[in-house]
Amino acid sequence: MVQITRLATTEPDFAQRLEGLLAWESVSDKQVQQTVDNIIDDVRARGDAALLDYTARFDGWQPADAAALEIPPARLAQALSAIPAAQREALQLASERIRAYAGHQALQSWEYREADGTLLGQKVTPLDRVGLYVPGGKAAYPSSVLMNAVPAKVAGVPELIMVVPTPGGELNELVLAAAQIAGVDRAFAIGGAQAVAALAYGTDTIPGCDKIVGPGNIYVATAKRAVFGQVGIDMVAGPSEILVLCDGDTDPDWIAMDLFSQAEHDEDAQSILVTWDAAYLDRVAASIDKLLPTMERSDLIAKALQARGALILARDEDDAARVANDIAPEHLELSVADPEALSRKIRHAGAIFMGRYTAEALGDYCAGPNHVLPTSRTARFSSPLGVYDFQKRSSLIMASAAGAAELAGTASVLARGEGLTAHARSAEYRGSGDA
Ligand code: HSO
Ligand code: ZN
Repeated sequence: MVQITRLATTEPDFAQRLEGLLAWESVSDKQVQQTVDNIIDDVRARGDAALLDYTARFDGWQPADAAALEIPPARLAQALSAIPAAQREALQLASERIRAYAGHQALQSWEYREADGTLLGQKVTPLDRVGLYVPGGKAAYPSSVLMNAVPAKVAGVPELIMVVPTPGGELNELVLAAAQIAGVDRAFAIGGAQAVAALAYGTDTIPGCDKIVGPGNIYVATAKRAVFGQVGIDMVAGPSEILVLCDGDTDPDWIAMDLFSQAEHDEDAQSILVTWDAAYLDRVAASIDKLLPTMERSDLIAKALQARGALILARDEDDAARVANDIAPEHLELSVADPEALSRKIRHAGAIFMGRYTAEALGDYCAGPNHVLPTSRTARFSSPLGVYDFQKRSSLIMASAAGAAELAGTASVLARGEGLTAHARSAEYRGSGDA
């Protein structure tokens, strides 16, 4: 029997107990920070030589030279043709759906003209070069390669550089195949903080990038934080989360499995059910106990459910929606008869899965929307990874002679108020007639 925290929103200490369960901070370890800083400094100072040393030390293989760090493009194509057809087709279908969805997200340039002929606008440009970090080992998800790479390509990023650690020199075929499908331009067999440093600052072999995206372990996350400012980063993601709101009429086995689906990612993952049908909590708890022993990752799931899971009884649907907005979960399932009505009450969630048929797992792989989502309540202020994260904006201003004359007066007054007379006179020149 798994011991999962039970709460009711009517309990006087509900808010406090919920806060306790939600609290999660990536342990910002001083030691890790120091190690990462040293690695970054070393890669900046010694470039490829440092990369070769760290790859031998941490990944356990000795590249012949720096050029051997590159995974040749033909190797990606070969991986794609060598994997089983069913996997190839699934990756292809998923990538097409992710691409179609991303196509709706692209920001468009715009401009407008004022009566005096002055033109104002905003020009959208893709980033020149983006680095994609892909973790190695058990956290290597080909689906995440698609989710990160496809929107970058849809944005029009001309150079997408993937790095992936290859412990023992062993390459992950599915990751390579996904990279090929998504249109990754170059790939390198490096990982850890050293790979992040190389992408941020460049070496003779690794091209320096403008932004680094993709998940990674504590060293990678710490390195991304450290190079932020020199380059852009996507986000520093926390463990996976799922919150299910259910009216009590969905097969409890389905809901138990949805809770398992995120719990199986990580022992820190968070799976929570909120319902306003008291008997339903017992039915889902029974399904959990029945199904857990059938799971390959039952230990991991049990740990996650016990540490940070919860079964919550709300007063009614409105009360449940309030809890959801307060939690601002990464994934929110609305397993109810009228999910559209309920969705109108939701303000904070990374992705909203509507209706009894919409398992969150469909979104993790192939529904179309991105699975890189704000975690740890950051959905209050941030959004899913998308095409817009690979685009930037420039403002456009083209003053006509009449427009400049008009603006010069205002600019001059404000500039003199700030004591900036060069600004004032620069504006005044334009206001006084011919160029
Ligand atoms: N649920 C994860 C993404 C993922 N799931 C990858 C399966 N593979 C993001 O929270
Ligand atoms: Zn998942």
